[in-house]
Amino acid sequence: MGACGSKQDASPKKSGLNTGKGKLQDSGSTAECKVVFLGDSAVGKSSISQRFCKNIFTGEHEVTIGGAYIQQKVQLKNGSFLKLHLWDTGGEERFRAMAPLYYRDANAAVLVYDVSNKQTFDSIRYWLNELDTKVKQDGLVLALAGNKCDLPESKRQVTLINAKSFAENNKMIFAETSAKTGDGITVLFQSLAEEITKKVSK
Ligand SMILES: Nc1nc2c(ncn2[C@@H]2O[C@H](COP(=O)(O)OP(=O)(O)O)[C@@H](O)[C@H]2O)c(=O)[nH]1
Ligand SMILES: [Mg+2]
Repeated sequence: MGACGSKQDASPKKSGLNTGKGKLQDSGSTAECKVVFLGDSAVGKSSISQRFCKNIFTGEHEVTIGGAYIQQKVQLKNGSFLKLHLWDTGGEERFRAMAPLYYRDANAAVLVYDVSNKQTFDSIRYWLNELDTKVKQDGLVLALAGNKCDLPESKRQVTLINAKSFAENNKMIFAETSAKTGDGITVLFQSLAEEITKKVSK
């Protein structure tokens, strides 16, 4: 596996992850953390993590069964690095029961919706509810990603302003993204990495 390899249904070495007590694991000089993706099927969760880690967009929708794991380093403003362990999940109904296994020891969750599909935005409330206890107990960092922002305005069902105020009300980092063009992706993970670092170093 390369610096940003991926494998299906595998977990990173336990020792390489945080302990679930809010501290980042420090392996040598690089701190590491776990980030989970949540959201309905086909909103672009897998495409976002592929764009971020490999800078590619295939345009295909392969149903992610269970979960896939991938990692990428982010350089922080202070010059140090944070390695993100990204857990891409399937959004299908039967996955929902399994979701707690994925976010149990996570430092952050990226909730993804599709700007051209209102229903996927409405589902964000469901995921926030699911995460409520975890957010309160462990200070989980939350981000909201409005994906497919490359689509023409005529297809848009969720306005930028609505999503932005929703994110503010729920203390979430927010970005509209396009896994297709790459828009917003770096910004999203950069803010996420800074916020995770800030939160755990408090
Ligand atoms: N136009 C556009 N299509 C996208 C974007 N991201 C994903 N897609 C398409 O949406 C479909 C579902 O993407 P996928 O990443 O498999 O969604 P997932 O089920 O949430 O992992 C695929 O056909 C992708 O090519 C995007 O930013 N823009
Ligand atoms: Mg997927």
